[in-house]
Amino acid sequence: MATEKITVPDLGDASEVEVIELLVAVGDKVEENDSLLVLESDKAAMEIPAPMAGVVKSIEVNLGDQVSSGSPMLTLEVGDSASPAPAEDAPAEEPATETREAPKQEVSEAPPETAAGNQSASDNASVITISVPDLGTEDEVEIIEVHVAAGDTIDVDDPLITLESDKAAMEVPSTSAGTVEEVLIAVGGKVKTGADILKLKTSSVAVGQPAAEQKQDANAQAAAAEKPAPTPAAKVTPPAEPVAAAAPSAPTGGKVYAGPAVRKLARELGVDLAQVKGSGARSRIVKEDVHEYVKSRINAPATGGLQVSAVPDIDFSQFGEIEQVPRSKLQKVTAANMQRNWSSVPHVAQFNEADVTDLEDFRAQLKAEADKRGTKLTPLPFLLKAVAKALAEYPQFNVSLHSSGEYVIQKKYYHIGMAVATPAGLVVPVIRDVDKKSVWDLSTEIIELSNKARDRKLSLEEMQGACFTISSLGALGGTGFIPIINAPEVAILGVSKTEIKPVFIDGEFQPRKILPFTLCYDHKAVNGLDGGMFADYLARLLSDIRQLIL
Ligand code: CAO
Repeated sequence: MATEKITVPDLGDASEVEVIELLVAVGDKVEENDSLLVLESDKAAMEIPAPMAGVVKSIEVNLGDQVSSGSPMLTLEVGDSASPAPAEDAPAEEPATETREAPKQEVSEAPPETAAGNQSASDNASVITISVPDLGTEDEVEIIEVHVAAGDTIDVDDPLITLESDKAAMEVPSTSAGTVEEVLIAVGGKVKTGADILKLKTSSVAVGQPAAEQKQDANAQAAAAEKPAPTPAAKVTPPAEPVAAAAPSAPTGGKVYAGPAVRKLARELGVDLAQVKGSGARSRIVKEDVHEYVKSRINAPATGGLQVSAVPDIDFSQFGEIEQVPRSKLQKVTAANMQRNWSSVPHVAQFNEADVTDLEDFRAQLKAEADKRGTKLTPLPFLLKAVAKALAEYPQFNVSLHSSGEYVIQKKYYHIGMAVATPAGLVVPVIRDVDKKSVWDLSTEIIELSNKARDRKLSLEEMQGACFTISSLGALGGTGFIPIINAPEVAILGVSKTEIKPVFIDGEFQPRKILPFTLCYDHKAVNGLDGGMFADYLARLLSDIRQLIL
């Protein structure tokens, strides 16, 4: 097997672009042209396709990385037929590693040259023709959305149409404000650079504003001929800003932000993307969001005519001083996921407590050893071990539901996520094979992963594959809380603060260390009796940790 290093294609004018979506994971098999990842500049979002079929061996980039032309992205293991013949002096059996640039994208980024035949601004009312800007390709691209109709009044930068190639969706904004006289294209049509889009009656033309090309009509040209001046370069606005939804032909005015593959899927499923909440970076809609939306619509209960109204945006400045504070990407993605999980998963919260007096004594005895090892032993590694054992005992918790509702996916491994609060927001690194690791190993891994989480150094792999999540707020106090299940997992454990409480034992009250916890489970996957038994078993394991080694 040979390997191919896949690098970022020539990005043209853009020096650096951000990795905003990873569409594959290590071990995935990809076909030629399957999308690998999505890059985004301030002008365009681009899906990068595989130049060949193969298996993803390693991924060299993380979400949020800035990359430039030629940067390594990932390594593909390719079949012998796909790999070039080894050099003559190389041993034939030695695997060859080639570097291959991913196919070049067809997204142009604000080319600086002036479009020929453009006219200057005119103070007089005139009719101009707005045309497709330089697309950076000779190929035709499809018009997938038309956002305006004859008679519409539009402003500079309002989206006119959305174009879609195999690799990118691009929005063409207006150069000028005015009234649309005539739309010259239609959804489904194909256009090239320079094709006429519409005629616009305008009294002013924005100078210095990058936009779609504009030509003055013959009668208007005469009036403007006195003062010819270069018209600014064309601009293709990619879906970095939300673009209008994929309505068949009527302008929707709604805004969405999605790549070509997602738009195609939405068209196939008849989904109006304006209705879909994006969970990706910058609220970008990803395929899972479309599937989730379809599922939620299918499962939506009859409302009996009652509509849930949106929470209104209120001008709070009328009540006192305010400040608008932007939310981080992570906070927005978390919010979207929380909303989805809260509204699509019927949660049951099972409250319980464990007498951890013996566990805490044992932990205290291990303090010197922990210091010697240069680590800190908190209750969390014991909780991880206990949860892994409870998952083995009650495998109905170690599942995910298939979206069809026809079956569950039973997991035979025990990877557990732990919620980590970071200044940028909440992240959930995953500790793999908890059942096979010692309490010391787990303790080291907890520290390593939570440090990485706070430094924003976690790889995608380190955040994937959990069967179950523990959210431990114990250190902060509180007697109990209801955590939200991290779907498609079907259960989560919320851990609160250990307190000394009087417990009636052998005819007297004794001071015992009591750890309160909440097991939340998805009632679609787990029934109430099992929930009670799982929580009870967990409490017994934590109360008598000798059980953990049995
Ligand atoms: N009761 C009492 N004390 C507890 C406790 C509990 N249940 N759990 C931990 N502690 C103690 C620890 O022993 C430690 O004490 P010392 O400093 O004296 O040793 C102290 O609290 C701090 O622990 P920690 O937070 O550093 O370590 P941890 O292993 O308990 O947790 C981590 C690690 C990463 C999970 C945690 O730091 C964190 O980020 N928790 C927040 C999780 C969160 O935000 N959840 C909400 C998600 S929304 O659903």
